[in-house]
Amino acid sequence: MKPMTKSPLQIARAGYQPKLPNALKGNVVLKEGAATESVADQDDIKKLFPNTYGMPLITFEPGEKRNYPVKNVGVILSGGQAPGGHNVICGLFDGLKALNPANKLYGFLGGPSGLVDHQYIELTKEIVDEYRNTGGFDIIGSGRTKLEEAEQYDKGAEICHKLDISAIVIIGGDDSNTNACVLAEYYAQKGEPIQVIGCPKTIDGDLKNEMIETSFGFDTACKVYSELIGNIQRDANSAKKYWHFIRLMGRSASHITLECALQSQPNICIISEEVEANNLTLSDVVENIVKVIVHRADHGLNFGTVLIPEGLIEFIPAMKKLIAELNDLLAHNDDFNALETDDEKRQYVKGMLSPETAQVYRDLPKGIARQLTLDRDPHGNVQVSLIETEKLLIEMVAKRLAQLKAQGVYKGKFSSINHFFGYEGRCAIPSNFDADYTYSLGYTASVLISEGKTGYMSSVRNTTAPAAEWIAGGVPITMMMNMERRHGKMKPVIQKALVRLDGAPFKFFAANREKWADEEMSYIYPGPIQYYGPTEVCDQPTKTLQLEKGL
Ligand code: FBP
Repeated sequence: MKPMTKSPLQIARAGYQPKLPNALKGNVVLKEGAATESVADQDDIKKLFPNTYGMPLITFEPGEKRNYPVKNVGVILSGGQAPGGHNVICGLFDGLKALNPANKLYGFLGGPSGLVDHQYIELTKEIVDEYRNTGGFDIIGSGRTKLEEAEQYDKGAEICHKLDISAIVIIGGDDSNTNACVLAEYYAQKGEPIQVIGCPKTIDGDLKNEMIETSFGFDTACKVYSELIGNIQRDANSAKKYWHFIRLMGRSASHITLECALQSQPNICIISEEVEANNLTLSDVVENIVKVIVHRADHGLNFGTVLIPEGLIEFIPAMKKLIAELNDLLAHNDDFNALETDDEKRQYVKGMLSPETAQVYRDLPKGIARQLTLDRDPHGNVQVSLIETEKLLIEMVAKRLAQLKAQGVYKGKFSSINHFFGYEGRCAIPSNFDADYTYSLGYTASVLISEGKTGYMSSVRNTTAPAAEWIAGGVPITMMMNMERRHGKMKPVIQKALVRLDGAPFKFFAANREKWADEEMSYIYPGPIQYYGPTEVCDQPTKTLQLEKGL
């Protein structure tokens, strides 16, 4: 492999030794807790997962030296990039080698399709060392192929037999881990000696529960976006002439937007889950923004920041209905795909929608309406990262302010700038928290594998304490599942964690937002991620985690 050219920071980070929980530093013993139940729909989930349902929680503690059998393991990166993915692989590699130096690690290339299409490399020490503490998923690549057909599972088993692989680690979000669990159950039912272990990844932060405190990558991504928001706020406060509308990634849940608000204290922040709970229309959302802009203008403050979650559009009931109808209408629609111009496509869609949704579609600016009809993702869903909600809101807010100006209610000046932060944070050099957390998750996965476990997700808890006190173990994936309607059918899936309006992070935000809207000096400027220096500067977990833990 050709060595990469590295920056001084990259060279320094290559030498960083991630912190591990004390329990993983030497010999390990496995402790089993009580049997588990799924979060809901217990009877259905139990029936679907007879081999992997009800397994106990697992924690690791310091123990006596043991001899573990040799294992060949395969690893897959699934879905969107998240800082720390490389360190999961490094932790997994180091753990496997520590438990038995004859263990081998293979990486399936380009995501889950690598398993099905038999694309792989052996991950040697030389390769792994090049990627320690780096961002990105480029060590083996990632992809969004869904593993959900028996044929795919059988192809996977075929390559495992060929390479003598007896365990697969799937590093992914809620959907990928759901598929990991189905795969574990399938192999168990067929008597295939292949274990499957999941790892909680996604910058979106929506794969979390009682046992999984946070998904990896959320910490780094939010710190990168908050730095940028802070910089923009300092600029806004210096020039005092622009309103910045900033859309933040997070396909569904608003965790990223909320965390960034907690870190930077913007003037306005929209939380999709609250919009849905209050049954707000797009005009209501616009009216709420306008109120703050008018109020600030009355005090001579014609500038500010607005944070907008990427998924907002799907949480507005009327838009949700429109998107659902479009998803059905456009799935494999050759007639639509054959149309050449945007105008033809627009006319076609208008003619096919129900009268109520056709009106919503008609009222949208043409550009946004077009974005709603673009290609779907492999799950058939609209790709919200391509919908410029921030521009939609700017257009609507400007229109409303012009009306208020004409009525003499608004006397300010509205100049706006739009931003979208998503890809900027997904491959950042992992923060110390993510570097340590991911290394520990990978290391934990190696122990779960050596102990012969399957259908578990690697879990590292107590993450607001110093890393030495973190609790490592495994959680049965079935424990996180419930039944949900997907494409017209009831399916077992990991329950997605949306922002809880009764949770401490949202409550803190709600208690402070009026102050942040009004005051000139509420902004926080978090600055860039620090890797070296005092622990209060370098090792802090997210505000979300701290508030959830009552800190
Ligand atoms: P995962 O759920 O796979 O981690 O990806 C999340 C995400 O980063 C979303 O925030 C965003 O909407 C989406 O990926 C973008 O997808 P793509 O990488 O395909 O552009």
